[in-house]
Amino acid sequence: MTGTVYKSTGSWYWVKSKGELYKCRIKGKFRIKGIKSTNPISVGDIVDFSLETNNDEETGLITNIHERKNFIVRKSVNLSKQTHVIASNIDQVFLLITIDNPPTFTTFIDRFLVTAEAYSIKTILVFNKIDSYEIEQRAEILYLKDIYEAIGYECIEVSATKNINIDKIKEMMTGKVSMFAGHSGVGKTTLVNAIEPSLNLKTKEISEQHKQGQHTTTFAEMFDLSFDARIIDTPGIKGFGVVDMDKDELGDYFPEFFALKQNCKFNNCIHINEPQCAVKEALENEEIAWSRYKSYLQILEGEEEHYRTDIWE
Ligand SMILES: Nc1nc2c(ncn2[C@@H]2O[C@H](COP(=O)(O)OP(=O)(O)O)[C@@H](O)[C@H]2O)c(=O)[nH]1
Ligand SMILES: [Mg+2]
Ligand SMILES: [Zn+2]
Repeated sequence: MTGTVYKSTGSWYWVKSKGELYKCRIKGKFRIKGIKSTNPISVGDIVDFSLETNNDEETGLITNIHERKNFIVRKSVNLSKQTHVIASNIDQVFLLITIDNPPTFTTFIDRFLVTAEAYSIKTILVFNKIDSYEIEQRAEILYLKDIYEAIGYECIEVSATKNINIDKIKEMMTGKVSMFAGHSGVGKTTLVNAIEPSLNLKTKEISEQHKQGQHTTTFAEMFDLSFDARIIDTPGIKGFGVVDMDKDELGDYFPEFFALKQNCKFNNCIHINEPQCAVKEALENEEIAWSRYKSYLQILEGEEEHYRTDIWE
């Protein structure tokens, strides 16, 4: 049988196949080439399994994992060299952005986008709380939309509390596996509950109470929605993961830089002081946004730590 992993609590995996959930375990030691992770299988994985009967209980035995389209990791809590796969096979992430309460800065957006590009995960920019903005903040949204749409990122304005464009978000989610990200307070929980009131995702209050207890581990979980859409919730998991990249690789994750790279004189151009740099020329001609270039420099010049983004919530 073949199914999708919806939840994992360490030794057991809940796998959904044709609408049924099966409690499965792994056979022996499972290794995936290229990944040193503490968990061999994650939420979102597509697996093959066979059924067995143990003490009257019918459980599954996972025998194979299908190749992942993408996956996100975080550093393992205990073993610094090892990573923990949070989720895999994610179709899209909705990055929630608010201009105020809280402010979301372009450096944050760009760091997020770089990481998502590195993980091959499509990002949609969602400007939330549009019901609450004055003219200046609306102008800021239009300005940002211009920048990001020109690069190729889809943008949408919504209000989770006033139910504006929620139907459009649902349309975009149909048939796909989605995640929601953004600063604390931008309205992720509110939006997800507006999309699917019956889901009743754990609110921040509950997960924070959780944290006050002993060292508790939270796990990602996949949920089926009522309109042929699935979401992966990662309560209490912070940290997009570890992206280690070389200096001349960073520009490849800025799509508008990458598109121009072939026109730079040097093929290993990092677009700073090199002569005949197509990116710098485009910047002077205002074809590339200064805010994007500023973010690029910041990430490039940052310490190694800065390559690690902590942005999922
Ligand atoms: N005015 C307005 N407030 C919102 C909107 N969406 C969320 N909020 C408020 O923003 C606060 C934080 O929302 P929450 O969903 O907890 O954010 P999260 O931390 O991203 O999950 C709450 O007080 C919400 O009522 C919106 O579209 N408009
Ligand atoms: Mg929340
Ligand atoms: Zn260049």
